[in-house]
Amino acid sequence: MGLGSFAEKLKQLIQGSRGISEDFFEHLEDYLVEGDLGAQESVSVVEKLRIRCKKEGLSEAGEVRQLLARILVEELDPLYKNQGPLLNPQERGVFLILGVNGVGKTTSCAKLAARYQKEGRKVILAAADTFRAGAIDQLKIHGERLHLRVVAHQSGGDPAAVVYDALEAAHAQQAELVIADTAGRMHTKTALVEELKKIDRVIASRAGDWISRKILVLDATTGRNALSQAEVFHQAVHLDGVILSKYDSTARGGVVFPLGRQLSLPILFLGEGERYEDLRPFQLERFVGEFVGLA
Ligand SMILES: Nc1nc2c(ncn2[C@@H]2O[C@H](COP(=O)(O)OP(=O)(O)OP(=O)(O)O)[C@@H](O)[C@H]2O)c(=O)[nH]1
Ligand SMILES: [Mg+2]
Repeated sequence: MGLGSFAEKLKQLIQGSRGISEDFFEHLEDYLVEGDLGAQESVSVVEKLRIRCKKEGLSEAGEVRQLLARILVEELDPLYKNQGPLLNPQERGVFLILGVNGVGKTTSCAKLAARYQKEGRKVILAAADTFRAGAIDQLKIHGERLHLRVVAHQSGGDPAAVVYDALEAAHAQQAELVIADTAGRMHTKTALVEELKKIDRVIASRAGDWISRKILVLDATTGRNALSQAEVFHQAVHLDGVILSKYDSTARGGVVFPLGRQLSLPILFLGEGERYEDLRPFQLERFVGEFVGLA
């Protein structure tokens, strides 16, 4: 965690405060806002902290960190404790990987594929980014490295048709998981909605009893902007969860709280680098510990 992270600011605030004053709480609230929690959430968290500090008789600034961590965990606990696995052992599924340009969709597809393959699942990749030149080859390279079948059409083709063919191939070859890479696009909302809905219809018609998951990739370095991206995609197709990529290259991550509190969107994995194994299943306590600087 670099300087300017919430954890770093909290550390300095604690070091510079003798007791817990109103000034302390106000600074803390500002830092939470700057840490991408949003105003409403920050006010509410600090209010809970004020009450609990009083109730538990805390007077040292240093004691606040643990309590803050407990409160932050409690904020998201209802969402995360009901979170089952993306795919149960006996289930077969199709994951649609979504997001704006350059967030790490293709990399995340490959990481997920490697992860499920390691669990012994037969995985097929679908090159449904037919939009960007080079996207299909990029996925094919991952397929070669991981020894996975990649279903692809020509560049410029219909992404829904690619997903259709990938599902056909999966049925024919007794594969258990299709992971579909999609094209990154900015908030060109109508095109996005239409294209995703079409892919969705194809999945609904061809997947049978397969589990369909729509996973949004968000770049952790974009901070609060990630929340508006999530809103657009969630509205377009109901999302199941988020991969927060590039978590290794940022001091940020506070957007996890509004994603959970406002959109009920859980983080499924944290992307922690460019290697296949750099995909860490999200654990709430550990994440909060890192956020406040306990870890
Ligand atoms: N450090 C770090 N880099 C990552 C991570 N995930 C992806 N990247 C890098 O981010 C860049 C973009 O990744 P891609 O997977 O191509 O992103 P994309 O969303 O598919 O991009 P488009 O298809 O162009 O929209 C690449 O250089 C990746 O290596 C991560 O978790 N950590
Ligand atoms: Mg891509």
